[in-house]
Amino acid sequence: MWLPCGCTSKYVASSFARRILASHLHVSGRSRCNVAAFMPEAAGFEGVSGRAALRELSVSNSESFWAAVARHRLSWSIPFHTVQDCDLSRGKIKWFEGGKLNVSVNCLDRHVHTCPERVALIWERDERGSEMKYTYRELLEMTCRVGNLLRRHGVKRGDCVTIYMPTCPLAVASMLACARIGAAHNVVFAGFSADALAERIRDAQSSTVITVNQGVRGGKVIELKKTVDTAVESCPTVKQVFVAMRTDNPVTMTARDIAMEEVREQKMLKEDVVCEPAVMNSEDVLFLLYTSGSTGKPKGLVHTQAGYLLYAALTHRYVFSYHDGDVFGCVADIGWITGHSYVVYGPLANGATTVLFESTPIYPDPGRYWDMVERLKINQFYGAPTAIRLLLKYGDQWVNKYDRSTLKTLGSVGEPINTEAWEWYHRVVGDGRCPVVDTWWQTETGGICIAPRPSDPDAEIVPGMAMRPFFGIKPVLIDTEVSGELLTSNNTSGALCMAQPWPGMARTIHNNHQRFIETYFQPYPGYFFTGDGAYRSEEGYYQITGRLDDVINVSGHRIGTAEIEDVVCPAVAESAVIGYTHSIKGQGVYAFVVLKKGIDVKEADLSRQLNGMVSEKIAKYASPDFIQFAQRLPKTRSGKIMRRVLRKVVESDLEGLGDLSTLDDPAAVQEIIQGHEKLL
Ligand code: 6R9
Repeated sequence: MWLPCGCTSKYVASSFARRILASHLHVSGRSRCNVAAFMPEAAGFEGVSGRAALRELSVSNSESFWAAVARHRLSWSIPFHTVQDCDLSRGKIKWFEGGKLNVSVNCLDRHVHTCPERVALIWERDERGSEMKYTYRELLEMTCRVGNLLRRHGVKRGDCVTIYMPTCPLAVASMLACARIGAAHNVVFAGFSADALAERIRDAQSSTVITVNQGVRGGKVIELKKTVDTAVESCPTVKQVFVAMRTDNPVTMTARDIAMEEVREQKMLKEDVVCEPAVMNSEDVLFLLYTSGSTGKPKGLVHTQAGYLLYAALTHRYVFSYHDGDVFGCVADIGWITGHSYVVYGPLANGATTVLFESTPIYPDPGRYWDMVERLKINQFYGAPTAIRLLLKYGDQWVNKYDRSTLKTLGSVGEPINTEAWEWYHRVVGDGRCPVVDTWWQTETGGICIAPRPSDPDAEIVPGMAMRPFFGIKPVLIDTEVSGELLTSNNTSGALCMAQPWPGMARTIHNNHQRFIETYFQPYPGYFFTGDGAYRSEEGYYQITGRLDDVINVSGHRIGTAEIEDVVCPAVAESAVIGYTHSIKGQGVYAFVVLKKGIDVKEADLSRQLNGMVSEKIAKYASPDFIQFAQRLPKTRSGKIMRRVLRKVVESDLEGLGDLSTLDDPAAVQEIIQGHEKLL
């Protein structure tokens, strides 16, 4: 058991863990470094000569490594008997079987035992300067109250509760309350439209939804309850909707709505403050989280209890050099995996003070983040390149106004960070003294897999490179042309895959294990395929080169081009959506559409209509920046749209159009080029 506040535990480096380790490890007699001082979880690895050797060992002897870490870092009701049982070729991933635990106990109760008055959450509300703090004791009480409320209304172990809320304490308490009573949660980003929400509720078969009357973001009121009302119209499974109050404005309540009364200041519910935690198996579902793929509908990735929590906690501790007492400021929304792992589960498992950021980087002005850093005394700041690029354009004065001396580490996530943004983040925001950790990972991986400083706090950092695999992670590059050929040399690029399982990886796609296997394990048998390409430098460092599939990344949000095409499809004969380089968003959406024959409509009107359809069916950020009308799209003779050609046209790289010999009608390309030039 790992305890904050400097307390030691009788379980630390138990003789059992030592025995296991000793029997597996080759103990080097060379210069001994105090590995245990750096990583107490690895106390049994004492003989290992240095951090690099410890990392090597975490891969070559991953079972021993993860067994030791899991015993040390998590509180178990019943210890596990099997460290892992995985077969990547079948998409079978199981960790810590036999073990029983409760995630909310790990995130709350054990800290309440030792330091109840430590601040768990600082809610940086949209209204600047009105932050609210919640101690571990208060968060546990709130979680228990919500847990009791849910139980009283029939939510059972194994049910799935959909949470459609802004980033706020009650949302965190709702997630943890689900974990407490053994229900799975399905958090849906509160920027998603009613249709997108409905699709996720239906797929998850949720009968319970939790929301707020209204959200507030960037000074604007967002009608979240109304969106839920519209969504549940097409969700016959939904029996009850819990409604908390974020603003003072009443909303219309229907027969299925239940007011979370007296949730004033998101603190006071009528329920009892004690809620018996369910004893969960390591591999029971903790949550579903929907994300976009290259084809079909969004997929509900499934994460389970012990492995996910362990991985989130360990990466949070070591990638960011988090230390007891630090204030951790991850500005992601809880609706994304970054919010799950580095706003909620990782920090809380480590007993950290974690910030819930409800606003936007430029509200009420572009100094918002740095004002918050000064006010809340943030030690680690974790954000997205898209926001950094935006703020960079407003100039240094918005940063320099505020005291950022508390900052120790700066993190970046969600998309590649270009050199200019990296430099600015490092030089201006971090005053040239804070390491910038560019962290690569995915909804599927549960936590950070590649980052500059997983182990050595003094290691060299190269701008714009995620660089080094985390403990227990074994990345490989595979030739995309000759399927399955492993690229063993350095200074090479290929499909980024993982050669062995780790505890944080997703276990399946909800209700569709076949799709899970086909997407991640069949492209390169024996490996987990990430969907990303990467370059491995001469020194062996990894740099992510971007998606290899039809997924684009708009302001750090993943979206499948096929999802957008599906939405515009009824209004047009044909469409092809691609991503293009955008100076702030990273990628923007560019749609080519072919009108239905005989339809007389002004292009500007149809553009507006199509944009509206995408906002309504998916979310605003997915709406195209450019819509180019065309007579036809370039296709192969077998009828496949040549997206490669469209991408080159949009990037104005006509030299790079490449081999057009498989085109059905080369004249189509000329038309597309002319249309593109007209649009600019
Ligand atoms: C955590 C998260 C995952 C996709 C991923 C990749 C891109 C994430 C990145 C990065 C370059 C980084 N991505 N981090 N690309 N450098 N540091 O963002 O999860 O929403 O599932 O997106 O984002 O393409 O495959 P998710």
